Amino acid sequence: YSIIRLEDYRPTPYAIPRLAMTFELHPEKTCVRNEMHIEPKESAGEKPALILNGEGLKLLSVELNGSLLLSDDYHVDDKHLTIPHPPEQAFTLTITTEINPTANTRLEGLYRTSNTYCTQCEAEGFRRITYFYDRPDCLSVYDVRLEAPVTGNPHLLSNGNLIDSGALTEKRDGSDWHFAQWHDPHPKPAYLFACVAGDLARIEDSFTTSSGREVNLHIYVEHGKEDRVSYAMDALKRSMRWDEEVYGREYDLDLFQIVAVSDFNMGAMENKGLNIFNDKYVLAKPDTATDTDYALIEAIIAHEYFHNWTGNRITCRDWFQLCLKEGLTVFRDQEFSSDMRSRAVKRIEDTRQLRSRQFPEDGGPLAHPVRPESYSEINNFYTATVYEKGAELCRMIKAILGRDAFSNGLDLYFERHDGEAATIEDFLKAFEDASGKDLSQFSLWYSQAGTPDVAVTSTYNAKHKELTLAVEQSCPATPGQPTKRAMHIPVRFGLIGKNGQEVSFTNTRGGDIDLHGMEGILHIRERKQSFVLEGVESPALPSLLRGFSAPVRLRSNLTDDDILHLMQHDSDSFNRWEASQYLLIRTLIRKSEQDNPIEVNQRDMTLIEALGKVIFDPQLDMAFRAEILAIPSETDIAREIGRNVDPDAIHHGRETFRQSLAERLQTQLRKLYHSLQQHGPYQPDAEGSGRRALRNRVLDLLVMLPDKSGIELAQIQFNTATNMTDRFAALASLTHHGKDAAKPLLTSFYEQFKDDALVIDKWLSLQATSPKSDCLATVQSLLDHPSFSLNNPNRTRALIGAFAMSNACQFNRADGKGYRLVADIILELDDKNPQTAARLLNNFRSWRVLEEGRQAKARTELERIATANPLSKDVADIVNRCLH
Ligand code: HT7
Ligand code: ZN
Repeated sequence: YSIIRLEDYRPTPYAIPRLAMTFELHPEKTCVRNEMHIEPKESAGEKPALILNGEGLKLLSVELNGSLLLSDDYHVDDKHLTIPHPPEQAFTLTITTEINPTANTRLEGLYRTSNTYCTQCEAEGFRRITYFYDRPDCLSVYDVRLEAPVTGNPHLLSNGNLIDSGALTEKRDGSDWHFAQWHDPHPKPAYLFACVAGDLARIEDSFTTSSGREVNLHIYVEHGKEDRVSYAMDALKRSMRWDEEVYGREYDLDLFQIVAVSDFNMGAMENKGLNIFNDKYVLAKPDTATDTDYALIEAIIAHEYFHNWTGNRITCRDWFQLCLKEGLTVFRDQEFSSDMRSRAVKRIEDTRQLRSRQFPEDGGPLAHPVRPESYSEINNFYTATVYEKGAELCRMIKAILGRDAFSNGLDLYFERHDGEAATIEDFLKAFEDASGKDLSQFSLWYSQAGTPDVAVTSTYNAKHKELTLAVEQSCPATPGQPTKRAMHIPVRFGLIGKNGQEVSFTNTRGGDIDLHGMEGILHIRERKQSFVLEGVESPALPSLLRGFSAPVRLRSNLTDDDILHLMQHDSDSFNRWEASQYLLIRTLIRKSEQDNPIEVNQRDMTLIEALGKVIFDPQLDMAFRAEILAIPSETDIAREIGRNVDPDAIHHGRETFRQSLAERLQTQLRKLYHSLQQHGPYQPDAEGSGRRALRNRVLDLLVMLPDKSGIELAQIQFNTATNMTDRFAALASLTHHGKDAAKPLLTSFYEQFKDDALVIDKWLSLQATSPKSDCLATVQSLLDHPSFSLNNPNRTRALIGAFAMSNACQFNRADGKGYRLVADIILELDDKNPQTAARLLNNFRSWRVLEEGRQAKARTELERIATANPLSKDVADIVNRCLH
């Protein structure tokens, strides 16, 4: 497969400022007429060939300025339509193609989902609808006419504003047809095109922008699901208001539409004025959705809405710049959620996510820079690195510049590049110009892959009242990048004294430090550097990397006792959590290495007591206490061990520690559990979800008690719960730890919710993540269950994705049967839906950190996939990178 390189970027020789498309919708034979107005960009000289992208299309005709072209005048291969000698002046090219939406199982281009026509064009789906410049730097104004039978398609939707609609005068195939004509005034790249046609329920609302314009808001869902839309609609209105208030960005059309569909490759898509969503991220009501679902809906609705400015008004010049829209938009949605909920807890959740998804990517065979320099399949670059690490880079720019200069920089970026396809250089230049700061060293974060290591040695000199922080940075080699240059790393810090109070410092020397009251930011720029803090009156511990101010691995010379002190006293709650995680992971690693992890020594007891102090502190936010009680996952522990990993030992060590924790704190835990009972109706807000999270984490410990009292509590909670969060948490605790108690409850849960696919996904995932050895057989039998289908990405991710991603000990079974099962599914799925198959394959990326026996089993499966024929470009790309 060919490799596309950033350095080879060239602008197109032609512009397509406008096009008019007509869709005659038919389940198997949709006819697409695409009339493009095309202009040569350079006026002088011989005109180059016009080469348009197109894949899987049946070409019906090509007309130039209204006259049919003969087949000698153009040529077509499986990826392009080429006109070798186009006219020298602007011309109209009309291409008519036929496509089969029903046969489209890839879910790219135009496809059918539950009898609805729907499109997905990012990244390269538009070329499966018609021939075009299917690349983000070709911006065009779209006029779209949709024609379809009235029956089955009462709604005909596209981007922009509805201009006209009505009945077609003549019947077609004996049926009444109608049409809708849409105009989108904002020039956009093809990946933002969308259309939808089908019989859906419409929920309406409206929003008045800050300048007083009324925007109609329409959310379309399957009939019967209308009662699950109110939260998404509310989240949309809050997002619109927030973008005006925080970024000064107003919505720019008269209509904003969201369509929820049940077959979708990812979470959602930001098509201009017509977002299309995986229905999982729209539909919620208390008895079917959990608090996590609500929070995700809020975040994803916001994310797609925010793309209207960061992605749509300013788009990417090429796909290498993907982080320009995705990193920035993730940063914006994280900030939105922080403003809607607890900022500290959101930061903890995002850091947890970055470490569990992005760090392994950055440390394995799939590592790539936030702005990659080459790819063979762009769909494989919608990664945690581009999205989440990309967001961290925006956060670091804000830390380096300060709030006001960051805001001015973004304003300048919007002012300069509105209506354009921009690059990372354009983005950084706007911040440099607005702040006067030099970001050239910082820009290495976009081109160097790998997670930097930062080692800090802290020494206090009582005589001079100075605290010295000696810092060393390094970055491991990653594929294609054996050596790295020193980066600009902003490390936010404070000092905590022996009495638990913050300690101040008056002056600094030796390096660039910004001071903000009792806090500072170290600007690390050298490989080795010493920062001296002056006027430190008493010995103090540095609380480093507050708020996870840079995506690095931090090591320091602080002892476990020092870290325990920070866990108890740090004024920065993020770092209190960080200290607890550090100590927990060290303990869990030790447990995984012990022959008898059940023994509780003094160190364990000290940690358990310290955890208890936080968990039972009524002054602290409940969501924060729940985060402290979220014991690091088996994958977190494996990542820290880093080599020769034995997932069974990790599992055993972790379970025994959880049991010790439950036994030692059981009296208080029981009391806390009962005190957190819900009074009043369910609310998916920060307070309610924090309380439920804490209570359910407590329950998850209580079920470990040998006397079975916790299991009884879980059974009662399952039977009496008034919302899905509590019902599902009880079922999860029982399924994972409750021996046989879960079986009848899993059956009754299925009976109650069998007609609700999104709830059944939870039921599938739960069984696929059981650590018990019969899990593999369960997953195998669920593949044949009537509620499962490999044709639906949500079902596939719920069963196979959850097994591979969240069941460390069963996916990584020593007998290799976990790998074999997932590899079989990947091979079966590859032909139907290569994007989803490739995503499943990502779960093999850390295979080299395992102990030898498991490595050999994983390699066998990877090699079996690599040699399969045929193999999609998507899967071939990932498997080859995993093996090399
Ligand atoms: N910009 C979108 C990314 C995307 C996508 C979405 C749905 C299906 C396939 C897709 N490929 C790429 C979603 C987002 O980040 O907002
Ligand atoms: Zn996005």
